[in-house]
This record gives sequence, C-alpha cells and structure tokens, in this order.
Amino acid sequence: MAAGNARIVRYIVFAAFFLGVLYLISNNQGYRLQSDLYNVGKTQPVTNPPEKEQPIINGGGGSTWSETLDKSGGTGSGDGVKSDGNGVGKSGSTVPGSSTSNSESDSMKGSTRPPPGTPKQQTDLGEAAMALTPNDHGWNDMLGTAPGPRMNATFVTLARNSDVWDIARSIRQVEDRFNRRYNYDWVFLNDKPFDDTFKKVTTSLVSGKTHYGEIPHEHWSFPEHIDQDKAKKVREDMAQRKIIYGDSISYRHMCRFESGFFFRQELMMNYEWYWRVEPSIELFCDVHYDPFRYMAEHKKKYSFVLSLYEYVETIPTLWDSVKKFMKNYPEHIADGNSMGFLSDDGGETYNKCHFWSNFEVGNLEWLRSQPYIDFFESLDQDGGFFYERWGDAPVHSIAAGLLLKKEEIHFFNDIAYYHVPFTHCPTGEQTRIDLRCHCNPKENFDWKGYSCTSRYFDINKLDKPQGHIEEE
Ligand SMILES: Nc1nc2c(ncn2[C@@H]2O[C@H](COP(=O)(O)OP(=O)(O)OP(=O)(O)O)[C@@H](O)[C@H]2O)c(=O)[nH]1
Ligand SMILES: [Mg+2]
Repeated sequence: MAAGNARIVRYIVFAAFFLGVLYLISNNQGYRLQSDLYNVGKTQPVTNPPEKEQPIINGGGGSTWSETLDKSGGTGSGDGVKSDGNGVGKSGSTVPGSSTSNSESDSMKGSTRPPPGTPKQQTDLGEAAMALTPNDHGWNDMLGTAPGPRMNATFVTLARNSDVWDIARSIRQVEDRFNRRYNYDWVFLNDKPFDDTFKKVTTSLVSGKTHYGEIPHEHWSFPEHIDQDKAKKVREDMAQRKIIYGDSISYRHMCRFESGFFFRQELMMNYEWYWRVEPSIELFCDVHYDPFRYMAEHKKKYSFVLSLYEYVETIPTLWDSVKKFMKNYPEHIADGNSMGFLSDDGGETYNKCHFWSNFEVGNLEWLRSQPYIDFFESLDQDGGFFYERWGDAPVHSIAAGLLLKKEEIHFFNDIAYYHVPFTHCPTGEQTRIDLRCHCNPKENFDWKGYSCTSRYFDINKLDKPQGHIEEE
C-alpha cells in the first residue's frame, strides 16, 4: 500500500514537472514571436535592401538610432503594428488585428468609413493591389500594416537641432495619416551633428528606421569660384531691400544643398524614392495608398501639391542660366516637356511658375542622373545661389519641367498639405469626406490667382477635379 502511494506521488511529481516544462517552452515561444514582430518593422525596405548601414561621406556623423532605442513597446504610432522583414505584414497570425475578416471588409463596400477597431485583413499581402478610390477593395482597411510591396523609399528631412519640436509635429502627422501603416525609413540631414534629444525624439516618433547624417563641408560652403566680396554686397543690398532671407548665408547654403546635394548624401544612396518633409507642416487627410508605389507604377519622377510664382527679386538671372544650359546641353531636354508650365513665350522668358519643393515625392535616380547633375552644375557655376538667392524650388521645378516628359510630373490632389502660408486642401467635398480631411476648403490655394496649378492642368490637358469651379 505504502509502495502504491509512493508510486502515485511519483506520478504526480513527474506530471507537475512535465507541465512546468511545457509552460516554460510555450512562454518562450510567445516571447520570441513578440520580439520578431516588434523588430521586423525596423528592417530595410523590400526592394534592393542596402547591404549594410552606410556612413556619410567623409565618415561624418551618419548613424542609425532605431537599434539603440528600445521600441518594443510600440512607437506611439497609432496601433503600433510593425511589418515583417520584407516590409509587409505577415498574413495570418503575427500582425495583431489581422485575423480573418475578408468578409468584413467586403461587407463594408459602399461605405467610406470602417467602424472603429475593424481589423485589416488581406490574404495575399505581397501582391495586393492598391486601393486608389473608395470603390476599390481594401480602401477601408486603415488599421494595421498596409498590404502590398514596399518601394525602396525614405522620408528625408533637412533640419537643425533647434527644429526638433517643429519636425516632431510634422512626423506625428505623417505617421498618423500614412506611415504608421507602411513603416518607411526616415533620413535626417544636418550641417552640424544631431544632438541626442533630436535623435531620441524623432526616433521615438518614426515607425520605420531612422538615420542621421552630417553633411560634408564641401556641400555646405562657398565653392571656390564664388567671389566673397560680391556675394557679401548682394546680401547687404538684399537686407536693405528687405528681401526675405536676402541677408542669410545659411539659407543660401540650404537652397544650394537641396538643389544639388541632398540626393547624393551617402545615406540617400540606399534609396530610389524620397518624400521631403519640413518642420511645422500639416497633413490634413488620410493617405489611403502608397504614394511611392503610385509614382513607381505610373512612371512618375516628380510630384507636387502646391505651385506658385517665385519672388522675382531672388532669381533675376536664373532663366539666363537655364537658357545657357539648354544651348549647351540640347540632348538633355526631354521631348514632350513642360515648357508651357514655365514659359508663356516658348522659352524666351520665365513666367516664375514653380512647384513648391518643401513637399516633394520624387525619384532619386532621376536627380542623380547625368542630365540633372549637368543642369545643377551649370547653374552652380553661374553663381546665382550666392550672387542672387536662387531657391531650390525653382531649380527643381525648371529641371523637372525641361528634363522630364510632362506625364512624369504628378499632382497629388489627395495629399492635403500646409506649409506656412499656403494650404492644399483637396478639391471636391466627397473627396474630402472619403479622405477624412480636417482642412477648410476655403483655404485651398490651387485655383487662386497666385497659384500655377491651373496651368499644370492646362498643359497636361487634364480635367480639373470636380468642384474646382465653385472654389475659383
Ligand atoms: N541643418 C540645417 N537645416 C536648415 C538650415 N536652414 C534651413 N534648414 C532646413 O531647411 C529646410 C528649409 O528651410 P526653411 O527655413 O523651412 O525655409 P523655407 O521653407 O523657405 O522658409 P519658412 O517659411 O521659414 O519655412 C527646413 O527643413 C529647415 O529645417 C540650416 O542652417 N541648417
Ligand atoms: Mg520651411
């Protein structure tokens, strides 16, 4: 009897030990899945992933902070969902809230608004088509990681350490309206080393990887051929005439850098597409699809949301330089270009129209191509970045207008945007409702007298969005 009791006790002890081991194994597995999930969004983009982290030119301050900050509690980016190592959410079990609700999203057809908490669901994430309109499947799937492939793309911001809180606001909006579902990387560039606060705050807000680069001196200084005395006199004269930023040296370095160097910083060489974001901008509507993928699939190279006339005092001889370039490099001028956007007399004079470059989604390989580099270097030799105050907006716009076919320039009506003092609020009430916009349509600049956007529509023979007549 005693022997029988001892055997039962042994069985119980053995069973308890076995259950304990089982419990430990299953807990461990759960932990591993969880950490996979939260690390995966910080990997490189799907297409042409860079082999390794690249330091900036001259071995300056390029660094990657995502790995050094513990982000495994979520990033504060909406639902905190990350994508897998391929940049897309895994179908099935690892993306929270993406269990099985195909029928649910089907049943939402016709409505533009999913109930709060509706889980996103896609079975074939890698191949999923983009929903471009409310009638397309998946339009309402605004929770969780977005389906579909990722482009080799990054956000890019030039900023000073003192811009940290203004860029934080911009990032928050870009993440909430778009990137929390896509987890694209973000490259920050500065002529000085970024400080820890800047890195900590921005890394905590971006759902993709963050990279920080210090701009090499030769990209942020006077080229040798510039006559310093002449440049100084220009600044003094512009200060007297109260031309905005007319007396600023750093603003001129900024404009020259954005015109000719940002796209060839070592960190940017890892990418094919960029979306430029400045401090204190606003995004007023949800971005329902991937603008990078839209650009790639529709063969676009450059895009804009706002256009206007440049302040002539800052570019008196810019067009002379452009004409010199056209004469010297006729082979770079595209057939079917947008000269009609830039000039009212077939190229004799510049009408000052330009795309506002504080917002840009564009192709980096185009900017790194020989035609663009020849264009920039030709302008740079003429010295107008310092002898006048040429902005990167007219420089990029004239390049896009002359070196690209006109179909390669895209207007994003559905990306609602503000940079002081102008607003692009999508035309058409239904569009604004579908996109859940919070901008005041009365502030939309597109059809006002000082905008060049009508001209863009005219030369491309495009129909203006419904509702534009009421806004004009
Ligand atoms: N690192 C660095 N960034 C700068 C400097 N000056 C401007 N920037 C950045 O360059 C971009 C354009 O500068 P802004 O001052 O916004 O110029 P702007 O848009 O023409 O003028 P605002 O109306 O003042 O916005 C922004 O992203 C700035 O943060 C500078 O001296 N150093
Ligand atoms: Mg700005």
